[in-house]
Amino acid sequence: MVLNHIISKIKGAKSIAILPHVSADGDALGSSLALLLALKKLNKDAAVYLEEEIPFIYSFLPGKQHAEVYSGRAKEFDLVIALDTGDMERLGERSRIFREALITVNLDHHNTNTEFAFYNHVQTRASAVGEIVYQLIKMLGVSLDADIATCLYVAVATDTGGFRYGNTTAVTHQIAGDLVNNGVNVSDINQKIFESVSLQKVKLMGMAINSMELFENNKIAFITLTDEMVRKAGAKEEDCDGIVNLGRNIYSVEVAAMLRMKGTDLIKVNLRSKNYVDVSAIAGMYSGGGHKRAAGCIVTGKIEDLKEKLLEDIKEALKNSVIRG
Ligand SMILES: [Mn+2]
Repeated sequence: MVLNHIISKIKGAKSIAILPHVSADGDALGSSLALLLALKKLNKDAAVYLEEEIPFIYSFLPGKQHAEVYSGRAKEFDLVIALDTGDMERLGERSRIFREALITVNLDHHNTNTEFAFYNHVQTRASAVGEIVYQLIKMLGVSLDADIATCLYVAVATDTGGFRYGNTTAVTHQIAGDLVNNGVNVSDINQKIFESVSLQKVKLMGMAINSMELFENNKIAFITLTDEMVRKAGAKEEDCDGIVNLGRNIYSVEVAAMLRMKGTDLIKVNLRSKNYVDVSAIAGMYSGGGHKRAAGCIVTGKIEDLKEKLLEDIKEALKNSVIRG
């Protein structure tokens, strides 16, 4: 079993770097910091390298003082672990740290994972990498504490949308129960990650709703966000996170897309589905990837052309999914 090899490599390594994906989300950050704190307990020289600063809503995470934004320079590590990262491109500039490492590990749960490391442990049934790291920490013989449990809880809670999405399993709840037993303050964390929104983000949400277009008897929702909208709202880039759910949450909607236009010809696409469309397959047509119910891609070109093509591809996926039942 690959995980056993990974355990022995971790035990044998002195210095370990942890790399979550670019635009790190709650799972990527929570899993990385939980693993870092556990490795510190084993007296490892461990570090987390990020592509960008930690978003404000995750600034309360324990261990974040050990995470740094990669400046293009890092020392050599015995072992490098990519977390929650489907392919090497999702490591951004930090793929250099990864390429230069002697031993590489890839811990992930995306079904589009390209198995780009030497040791790949991809568990697609895990709701979050937090579940995998939880298992790993247990196998390493490190006891949970409130800080590690808090990081893991944030990882699992965010990737399951607060234990509401279809990826939530009995195991997810069992792990969450254990984390709560180890000191997680459930109401405090949930308020911080789900119920604290800046005024700027609320303004951006208003513009997002105004931009919304619906197709196919309101089964498909498109939201468009431009640089100008973000600027007008006074919002930060991280405020665009989760806005796609404004479309997905509509009763009739099966597939929601958020098109974040950067400049005139770069478009970041977020895709979400509710019950039956595999959006990772759609993202795959545009060199992206992700999960069945949450995926994304980056496209260069004109927004009008992309909208037209994407709409056709989503319609096709809707049709095929319905036929297959
Ligand atoms: Mn994840």
